[in-house]
Amino acid sequence: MEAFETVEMSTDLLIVGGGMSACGAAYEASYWAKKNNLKVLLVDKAAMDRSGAVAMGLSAINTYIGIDRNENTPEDFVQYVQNDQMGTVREDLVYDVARHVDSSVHLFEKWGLPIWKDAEGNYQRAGRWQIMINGESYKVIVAEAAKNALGVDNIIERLFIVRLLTDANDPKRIAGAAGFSVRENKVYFIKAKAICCMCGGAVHIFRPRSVGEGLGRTWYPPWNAGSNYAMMAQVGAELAQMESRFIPTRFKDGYGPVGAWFLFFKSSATNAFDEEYIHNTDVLKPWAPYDSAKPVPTPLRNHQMMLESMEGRGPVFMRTERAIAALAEKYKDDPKEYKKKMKELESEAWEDFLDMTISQALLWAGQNIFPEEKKSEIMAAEPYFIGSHASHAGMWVSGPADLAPPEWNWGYNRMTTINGLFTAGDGVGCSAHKFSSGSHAEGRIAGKAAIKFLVDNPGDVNLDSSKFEGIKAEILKPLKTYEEGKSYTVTDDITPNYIRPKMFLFRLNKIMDEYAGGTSMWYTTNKAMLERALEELRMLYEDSKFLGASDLHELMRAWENYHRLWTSEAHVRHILFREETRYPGYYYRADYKEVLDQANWKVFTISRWDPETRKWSIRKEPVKEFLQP
Ligand code: SFD
Ligand code: AMP
Repeated sequence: MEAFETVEMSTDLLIVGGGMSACGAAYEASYWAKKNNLKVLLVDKAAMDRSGAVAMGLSAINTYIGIDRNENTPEDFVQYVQNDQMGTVREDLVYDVARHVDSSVHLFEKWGLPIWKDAEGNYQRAGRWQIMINGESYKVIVAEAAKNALGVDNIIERLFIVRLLTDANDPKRIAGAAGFSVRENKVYFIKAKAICCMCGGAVHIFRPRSVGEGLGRTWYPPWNAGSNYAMMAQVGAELAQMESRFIPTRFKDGYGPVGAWFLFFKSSATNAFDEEYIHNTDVLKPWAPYDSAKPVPTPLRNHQMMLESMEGRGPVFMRTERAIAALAEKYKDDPKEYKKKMKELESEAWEDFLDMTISQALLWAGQNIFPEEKKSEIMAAEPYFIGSHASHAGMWVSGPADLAPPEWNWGYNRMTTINGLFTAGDGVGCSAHKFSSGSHAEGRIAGKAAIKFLVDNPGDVNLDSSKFEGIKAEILKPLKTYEEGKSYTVTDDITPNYIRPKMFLFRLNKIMDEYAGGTSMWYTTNKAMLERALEELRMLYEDSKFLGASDLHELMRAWENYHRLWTSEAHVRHILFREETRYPGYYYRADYKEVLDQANWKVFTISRWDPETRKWSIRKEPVKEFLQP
């Protein structure tokens, strides 16, 4: 313990995280901070160049409205997102992203991101909202701009934040954060008058399909551990829509995305009997009016596909070979042109994965799959938590002053219910389909609002430094526990003296998978199962006191799993509270009738953990649809 230095720092704005939202926040906040003589500090648990979900790169930007080119309007986008999420998003937040997202994309291009162009020189559309990029270095490019804006002296990489701290005299006011370096023996206490907490989503809450030799291979990045939801909940900020888990349909085992195949290559997907699974529209009828939404909402598309497997008509295949053949068809009469086109399509097919999910390309190679010759299996993955894809879990935040109804605006855009605490991207609830570009834009919105908050509230905050030693001891406890217990066992992983993070993770995964509707249960649960989940999670909390870590890296793993535990509890509480299947294709409550209950559906579910009473409460908030035609 003595070997760990205590580092105390102070800043005006602290940005926690270095992903898409945080880079957006850093870029925008730096600009406004300079004008107002304020200090911005960014800390990331990894290295910004490759941290977060975009680490491997991306092959498409999924949110580009095309306002300047008269392609779509923000209203169109709101309608699309509202339909896709079956009527439960906040239109003020979605609209706000839509009106700003194109400018983030234009910045990416200016900073050097290659965006595909069509014959007229316009961005190459993959679908109505998506554009194609050469995105292997996407994150490096976006991080470089953020780093230039901040200046290297205002960035600390490889600093894992364990918890946020509120003001000593005001529990509703954010005042700082505590964490440790994953490379040096240092524990940090950072006083901050405002914080942008932008730590992405949560992976490995549920047991993944890839276990054993494939463990760690997930769709969303394995290092997004629910820090956003856990840390903000722990200081009493309200969570919203934590029942909205995300199940991505992916190329089986390598998790290669399907969007480009469906939209750009116009591929079909068929079951074991060569029938297109999306033709099974009868199964959507109970979910009216969303059964007739165009496009079919993502959860309902999943529902159609899951039924194929659940009812014995699997596996389901992406017909890559048919899609490529159809696209090359018109060149058939000219052998030279045909060969050229086939080569082009083949390289686009591989690039889609090489830009974004390299493991899928490796799997294709390993399984002798030539996409122009052979179909590939697709499968619904394990559940994840994110606020930026086709799901909308996150925090309940204040909306833009000009759009949000008064009760949804408490002064500062994207501020949580804790004063001075802002979030964006995967952290903002009720606002889906932001993706990489929208998360960056939302980060910029939040960063600017945080500086406005600082200008309006110049007073200092107070951290109770008498608590620092206790917090430091708590943060480092897993190292101590391991050190004291390790000599009493011959098997490092199995001992009554401590629980290693990996074992803790396995236990959490098992509880969530078996009781809270994971893949082994085909996403199905009920009241009694969820109550068992809560009971088991409670015992895991007790055992979290015995987490043991052999080095700094494992210390990070220990705290990541603690954050996962909090995220899990929030999710279980939300799906227990919702007395319905919401959303089919994401999870099923077997104890309620399979039907959309019109009278009770259109509400947001908002929960809060009270730091004083240490109890959870949940409430409903009616959805307001004011922007749709
Ligand atoms: O095809 C701490 N995403 C896609 N977006 C697109 O625009 N197009 C696509 O093609 C996309 N696809 C896709 C996507 C993601 C992945 C993994 C794949 C494919 C395989 C989604 C976007 O990536 C996503 O919307 C944004 O990245 C979300 O941004 P943000 O900022 O909310 O999260 P982040 O970028 O993951 O960053 C998180 C940061 O937090 C840090 N961090 N730092 C300190 N202390 C802690 N305790 C911390 N915990 C986390 C992380 O290091 C990171 O910097 S497709 O599938 O749709
Ligand atoms: P994915 O690769 O599944 O993450 O999808 C990338 C983008 O394409 C996202 O904007 C999805 O919502 C969209 N998308 C994927 N599949 C379909 C589909 N079958 N119909 C309409 N949109 C889709």
